[in-house]
Amino acid sequence: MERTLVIAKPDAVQRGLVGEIVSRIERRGLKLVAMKMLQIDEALARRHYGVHEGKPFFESLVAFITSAPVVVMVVEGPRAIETVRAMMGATDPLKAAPGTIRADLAMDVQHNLVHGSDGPETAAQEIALFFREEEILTWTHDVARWVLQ
Ligand code: D4T
Repeated sequence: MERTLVIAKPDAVQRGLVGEIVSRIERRGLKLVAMKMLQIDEALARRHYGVHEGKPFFESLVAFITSAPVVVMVVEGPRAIETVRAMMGATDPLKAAPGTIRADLAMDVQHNLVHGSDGPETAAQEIALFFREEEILTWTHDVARWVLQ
């Protein structure tokens, strides 16, 4: 089963949209296996967004992601990474497909509400940045047989 890291970003917390994001993930049929609220500090932000270091938007991205609390979660399911990416929509909400979180609820490329890992390797790295292995629960999703073959 695949795992992905999802972050409800500072704008989601400030706008009261954490519930909406979590609800969409749950309603899709994905399984939450870890979740917590924290305020990302600068060091963690620089590690999480390390791949963007040097890009023109990097410093402002670090300032934004550390500006208020976030809710981070580990989401599990078959093809969870791709499924969450599809639910989020394109980075720029204007280019995101209708019905996605960003198209429905966001306006701006930075204030785009949600992060989701973009591949299996990044997912493993990002999950390890935010969670210890024992914080990630193994539980039976009883409804799964009504969602998946
Ligand atoms: P994340 O990483 O938050 O899931 O977003 P994406 O995977 O959709 O987008 P990304 O890695 O290209 O960008 C990371 C993060 O930087 C912000 N950003 C991006 C920004 O503030 N200005 C920009 O011009 C770009 C391209 C938004 C997401």
